[in-house]
Amino acid sequence: MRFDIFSVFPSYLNSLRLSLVGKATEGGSIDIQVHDLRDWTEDRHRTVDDTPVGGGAGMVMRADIWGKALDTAFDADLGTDSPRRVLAIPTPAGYPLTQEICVDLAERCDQIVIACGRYEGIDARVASHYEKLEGVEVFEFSLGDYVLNGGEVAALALVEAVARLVPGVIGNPESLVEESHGSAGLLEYPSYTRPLDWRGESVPAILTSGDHGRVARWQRDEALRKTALRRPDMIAALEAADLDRRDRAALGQHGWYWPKKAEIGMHPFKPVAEIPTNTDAAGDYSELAARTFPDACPKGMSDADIQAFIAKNLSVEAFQNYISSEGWVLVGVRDHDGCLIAYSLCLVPEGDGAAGADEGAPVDAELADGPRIGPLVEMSKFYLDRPWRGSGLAGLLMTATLQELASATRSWERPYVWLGTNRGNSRAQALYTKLGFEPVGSRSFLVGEQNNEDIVMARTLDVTY
Ligand code: 6GU
Repeated sequence: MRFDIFSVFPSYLNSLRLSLVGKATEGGSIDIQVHDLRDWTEDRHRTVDDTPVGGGAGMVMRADIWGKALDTAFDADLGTDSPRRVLAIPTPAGYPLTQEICVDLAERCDQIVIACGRYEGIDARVASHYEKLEGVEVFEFSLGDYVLNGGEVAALALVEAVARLVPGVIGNPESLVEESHGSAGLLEYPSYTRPLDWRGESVPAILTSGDHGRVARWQRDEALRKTALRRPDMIAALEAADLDRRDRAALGQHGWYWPKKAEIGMHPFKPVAEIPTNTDAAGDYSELAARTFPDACPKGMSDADIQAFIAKNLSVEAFQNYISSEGWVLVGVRDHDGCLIAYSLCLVPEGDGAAGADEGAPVDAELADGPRIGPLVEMSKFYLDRPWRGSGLAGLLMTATLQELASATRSWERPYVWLGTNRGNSRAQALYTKLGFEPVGSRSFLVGEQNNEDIVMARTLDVTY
């Protein structure tokens, strides 16, 4: 791989003689030629720039000088039949430089010519002229969203990023596999070395456990956590079908979810919780509620009974009432298209919580941390749409619901929320247990003709699980 770098500050590039890149030059796997652009000027002042045509601030570098200089590089014989040459022009207005592009350049390029501009940049005809040249590709690139005084630092960055990927330059190609912006699409996990204790900080114990499986999992969790925090754009680009159960749990902690069965081309996203205040949303809620309600009904319940319940309690009018009247707390979760995918509905009794237990609250047993005083909130509905069951989204809906209930019961002494779940629905009971509920009793109720048995579960309103 040959690099030709043109600059008005050629000594800026002396550092390329150092380190790995310098060694690779000596070893012959890469060849770096640095040129002084002023060598192609003809006037006494060695002028490379002029004022911008059409006005404006600063100076623009002349196409004629650049043309003479760059022609010499593109005329160079590389010893191959049809060499692939790239003219790389650093500019804050360029395409973002990525690892993927560097890999491509390292694998497929014979020569990279870098034209370092200064001032307000290079006359635009330089790029368009060389674009038309057979066997030359023009790549205007940027290092990031900030402005440097000239392209030299960017040239150093490009050479270093590409050269280390040229076969024979790096001693241990394995180290290229796990790094940030590698094939996993994640930032790299943190690494540690001895001493194991330093200024009161110790290396995470799991890394010294010798359990390679657990170490690998910890490293992946850390990579996911770091990436979710620093580069949400990289999480949004992950292929959901490639992520496993543990990835799902790790990303759920940071608000990223996807349906249980991820189709190809699906990506994690951040569902948004809402407290609807406009009754226009009632239609969305009624539709989701009617669709999901039958899934949680006991086996023996008749279709007619189910339909009667839906018509009475889950109609558009019913949800208009839940949205507009005090006492009901309705929480929804929408996907990236604004589609409602989960909801909960709670009934908060009136009063300040100082009075005795509310009428009809079936919690008779004591909770693990002692007897409760004051009224209780009933969680009447808690439903995820089918594709979302087992996705972890219940955690998001529960957190949003408990937060809203906590603010609705701020004056209460020890607010609790309870819910009834069908005795046969062990899946639901396992889920509520995971979400901090414990069984506290049971209740019987009639649906139509049929008597039903519910397990009653409860939990406090501190959102600390
Ligand atoms: Cl490639 N050039 C200049 N001048 N400024 C930059 C840049 C490049 N990338 C970010 N800022």
